[in-house]
Amino acid sequence: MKVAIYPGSFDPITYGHLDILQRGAKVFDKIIVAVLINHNKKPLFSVEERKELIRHATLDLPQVEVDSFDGLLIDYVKSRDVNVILRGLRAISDFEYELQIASINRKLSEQVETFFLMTSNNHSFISSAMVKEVARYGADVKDLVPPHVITALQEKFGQETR
Ligand code: COD
Repeated sequence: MKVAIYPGSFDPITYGHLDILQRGAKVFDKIIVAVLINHNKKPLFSVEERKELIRHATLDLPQVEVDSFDGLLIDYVKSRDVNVILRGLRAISDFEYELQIASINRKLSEQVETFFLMTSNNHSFISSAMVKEVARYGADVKDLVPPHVITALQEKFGQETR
């Protein structure tokens, strides 16, 4: 069985993340989406909220399991007995960061490979940070995130998005 771990902040999940998951599901039998419990950053959504938003967004993808992790990614990957990390690549700007993460993880364990999928053109500009920025001011994010994420954003920002 081919299993991959797709780690990230997912604060919140976007159509960009979903694109990687949908395409990854054609390659892997199972994908574990692993939400980072980041103690240094103050995310907009709690870990449980992020996990629930991902679960709802992936109801049509039975191969997807949603989990969270604390500490080093490589330790989590090993604890799940998996040896592939799935990551998405948007642009050249992502490449340097992704290369760094992949290289560190390779240094920590030679058994674990990072598998990259290029984003679809129409999702290449989407990031969770941009979604939050735009939604905060009540602008339209319907092409960027699923409807239930829009509702969650509206609840957080206490307003209707246009
Ligand atoms: N199109 C395609 N892919 C996308 C898009 C899009 N529009 N948006 C995001 N993605 C991809 C990203 O490139 C990434 O591969 C993935 O989706 C998740 O993205 P984010 O932004 O939600 O998550 P990140 O990049 O903040 O996640 C970073 C980690 C949590 C993986 C990293 O910080 C980590 O592993 N931390 C644990 C500590 C550790 O092990 N450190 C050592 C290695 S850095």
